[in-house]
Amino acid sequence: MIQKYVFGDPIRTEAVVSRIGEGDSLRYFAVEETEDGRLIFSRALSDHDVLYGLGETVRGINKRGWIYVSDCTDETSHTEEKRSLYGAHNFLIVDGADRFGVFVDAAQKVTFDCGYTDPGRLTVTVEEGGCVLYLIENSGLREIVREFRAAIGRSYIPPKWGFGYGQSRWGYVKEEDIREVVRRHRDRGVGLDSVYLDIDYMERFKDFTVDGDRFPDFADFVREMKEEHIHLVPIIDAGVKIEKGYPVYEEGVENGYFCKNEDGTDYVAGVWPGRVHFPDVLNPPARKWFGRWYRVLLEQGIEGFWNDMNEPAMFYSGKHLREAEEELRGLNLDDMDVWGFFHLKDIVMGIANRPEDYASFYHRIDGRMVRHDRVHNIYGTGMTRAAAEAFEELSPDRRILLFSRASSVGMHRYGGVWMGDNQSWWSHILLNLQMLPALNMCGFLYTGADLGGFGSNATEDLLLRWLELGIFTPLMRNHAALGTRRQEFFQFGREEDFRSMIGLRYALLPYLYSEFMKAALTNDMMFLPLSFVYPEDPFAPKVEDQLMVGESMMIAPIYRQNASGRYVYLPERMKMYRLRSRDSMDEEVLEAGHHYVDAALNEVLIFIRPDHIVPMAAEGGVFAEQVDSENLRLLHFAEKRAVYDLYDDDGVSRDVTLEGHLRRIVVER
Ligand code: MIG
Repeated sequence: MIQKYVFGDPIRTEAVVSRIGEGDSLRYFAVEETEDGRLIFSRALSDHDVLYGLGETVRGINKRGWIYVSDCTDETSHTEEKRSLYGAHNFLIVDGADRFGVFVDAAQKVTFDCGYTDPGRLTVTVEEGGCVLYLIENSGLREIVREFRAAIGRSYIPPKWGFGYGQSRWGYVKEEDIREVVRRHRDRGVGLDSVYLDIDYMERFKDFTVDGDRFPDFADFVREMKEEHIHLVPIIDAGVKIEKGYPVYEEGVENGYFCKNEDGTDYVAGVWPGRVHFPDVLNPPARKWFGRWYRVLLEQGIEGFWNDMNEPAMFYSGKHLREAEEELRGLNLDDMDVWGFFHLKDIVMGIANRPEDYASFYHRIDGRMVRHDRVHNIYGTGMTRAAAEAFEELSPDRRILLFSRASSVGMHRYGGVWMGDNQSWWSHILLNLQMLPALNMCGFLYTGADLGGFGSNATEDLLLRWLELGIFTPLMRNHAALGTRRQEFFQFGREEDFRSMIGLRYALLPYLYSEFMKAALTNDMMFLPLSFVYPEDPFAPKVEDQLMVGESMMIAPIYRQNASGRYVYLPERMKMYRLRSRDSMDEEVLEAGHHYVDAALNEVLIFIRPDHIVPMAAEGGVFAEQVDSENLRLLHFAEKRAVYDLYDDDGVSRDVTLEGHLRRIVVER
């Protein structure tokens, strides 16, 4: 059962799409309204309560013991003391003597103090403006998620090629850079479906332009790549460059489609293009207008996009830059003591992503001017929605790949998310794993991290181990920052191992696509904590580094350098496969309980549940379309009779249902 409770007069976020009845008196939480208009919901936590959810956040699967702030932020260092990343995913499950889900539907900042201030209390604080609280009660954890997901609507479904391997790097600037990447993969028989275009493809970082020196005939280049079965995926940034004669700028100004200052003039911020205006994607006509601009690239053959900097990130604001200059002038540079120096540092470090700046510009919503901080967390959603709604018109028959950096619940209907600027750190493999089920709970099924890590320098073993998790994630993309060590597979020596590992992704594609689609079409999760599948198992909630992937299997990736094995917990008897490639593997049945299992650097472990099947494509395939899901090899643990319903479709149609797309596979012993 799901019920809602309205507090104040909140902004409509459109996160929830089904009609939900109002409950009479709020259960599970005490509510308090502060004098300055904030709402505080709180309850005691018992020692055994476990908290799940909150989507894209740092730390573990169990969210207890930290404070998380939904406040979409361009955070470049995902260390464990951080409270906010790019998403605002306000859904939490409390599992203990009481078991329920709570969704805080609000567009402004929300703080989840999950036992940080007081280990025995959960306190949720909603900034001024009101909210709608949804409480979900159901028989089990997975059922709570399903009921919540039904209320927020079906998750975004990408084209099937979006499940292929993607290579990206900030620093591929011209045609030849991309050709070379493609050639290296194709020559070596390493799977590849997409190459990403980062900001350098644009003319002076202007959205919807292509630099004519670097790409003399872009449409032709897109065609050339398609002949190789490669999809180019350009980045789109939120800020629109202020430049006379640039039509996106001119049209936006003319029609009043940009965010405003209090006095009605267009708000100025600084990002990659220099001075920009932000399109007011929360205002429907402006949203429609911005979305239609994607047409320019669609017409040149592009079928996928990633939306960046849409928190929106600000290097500086026009107004504050002047203030900072004044402050700097006021410093005594000739005789600077240490405090003066710290002050200088604070001035400079405080210029980007300033809370005061977010509270100083406005959107037009339902005819009213609404200050940005009141709706900050749905801005990225507005941008991605702009694109998705335009695609429905511009590409009615074919799915378009789309994922975003900033997001809130509701955006899951329009696109996926990538996990942002992680680092080439071993701990970020684990973080990648821990975010997956939490994102699934909030509707984000199409997701993945920058494999190999975005910032810092990758090593060969890190990339290989990371791929051993990445082969399971719907978005499987190797991406890195400008200036870091190059980390395409061909930069390293173990070519055979990389080919085999990426080949395994293509081999597993029939199962992974099937599980993704079933999860999307039934509002289910694809990645689950063990406790969601084994609710009676007292040890399952303690497992923070293994996941169930779909209905048949469990994964236990290695995320420590120089480890050649790991401890694994089996909630039941399972068959372990140690996979080196599609054709090289060994298998062993393990009893329920704790085990130490070996896995060399080129080996990935999967564990199949009793009477379950993981269908694999028997033959090769170096791009998704080439994977033959008719000719299967079955990895299975049939003790009596194992059944699997394999979902498949053409990979592009928008209209999809389970009916007519399932094929039953049976293995009898
Ligand atoms: O300020 O476009 O998260 O994936 O490579 C950095 C350059 C802007 C941030 C994205 C990252 C991308 C980078 N962008």
